[in-house]
Amino acid sequence: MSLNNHRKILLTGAAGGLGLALRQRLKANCDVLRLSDRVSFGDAGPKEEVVLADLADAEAVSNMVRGVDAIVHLGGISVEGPFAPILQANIIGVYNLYEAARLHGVKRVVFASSNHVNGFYRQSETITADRPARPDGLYGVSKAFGEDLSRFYFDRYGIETACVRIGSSFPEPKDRRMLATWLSFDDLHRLITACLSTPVLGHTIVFGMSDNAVTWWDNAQAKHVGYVPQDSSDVFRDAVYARTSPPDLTDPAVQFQGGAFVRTGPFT
Ligand code: NAI
Ligand code: 15L
Repeated sequence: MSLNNHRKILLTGAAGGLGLALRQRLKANCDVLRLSDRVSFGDAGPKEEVVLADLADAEAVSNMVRGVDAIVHLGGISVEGPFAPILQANIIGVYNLYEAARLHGVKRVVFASSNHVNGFYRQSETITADRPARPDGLYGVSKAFGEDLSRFYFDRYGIETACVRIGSSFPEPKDRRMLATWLSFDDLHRLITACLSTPVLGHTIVFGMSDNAVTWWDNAQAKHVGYVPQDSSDVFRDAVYARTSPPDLTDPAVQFQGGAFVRTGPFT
């Protein structure tokens, strides 16, 4: 499914791993795709515009957002690390984005949240999105902030947002944990398409995962989004088991959903 029901979509984080994966795919969802990042990534192609902006710069973000009718927000710090860059990109940056969306009348946002919002739930649990956040680091805390901020902008201003708690979106699952958390690039695009095109989105948290047999996440509360995954990590299971050691069940990275993030840092 790839519906074109938008005139102009803004894709932030366009120079990153997922931005590169979505660049061609998202052109099917709109007449013009505006691409943005803080680093240069080449010229605009057909049906594209390029607007560089640092998310921490409110004026640049306002210019980046002006004239679009939906936003797919992938930009920001994507791993655990020192607080200062996370503060600038993921906390001040997401505030700048929503203020710009409010000022310029943008009605719908897809926000790349992360499984690290719930990283301190155990791998032996299946959770729904309404369970309290249990971030596994400052990065996860910043994504929880983005989820709460977007809920405020929905309640106060009616800007609809899908917070997609992406699991692990890479070409293939890299380890045993990712057999549970994997989201193929095509399923990521299907999920974003569903979020952009469902008639009534509201404020929704949805786990970004493919149809993996082993999972820790239940998307029953997001059926109104209409996301139907078509890929599965199961086809990689034998190969991943063959090249990796059995898990050490005393290791926190094996006990908790966030994996190694639960023991990353501290950073100064
Ligand atoms: P990435 O690190 O490859 O790309 C992030 C992009 O954001 C980079 O191109 C970077 O230049 C840009 N960026 C960073 N700080 C910025 C700033 N201050 N202003 C403007 N741009 C800035 O990350 P990836 O893997 O492409 O992830 C995209 C989004 O999805 C991120 O928000 C990440 O947190 C989220 N996510 C990704 C997962 C995955 O498995 N790839 C899993 C969970 C969440
Ligand atoms: C994330 O949030 C990161 O952006 C990504 O690089 C992976 O580490 C992913 O989580 C994961 O948990 O596998």
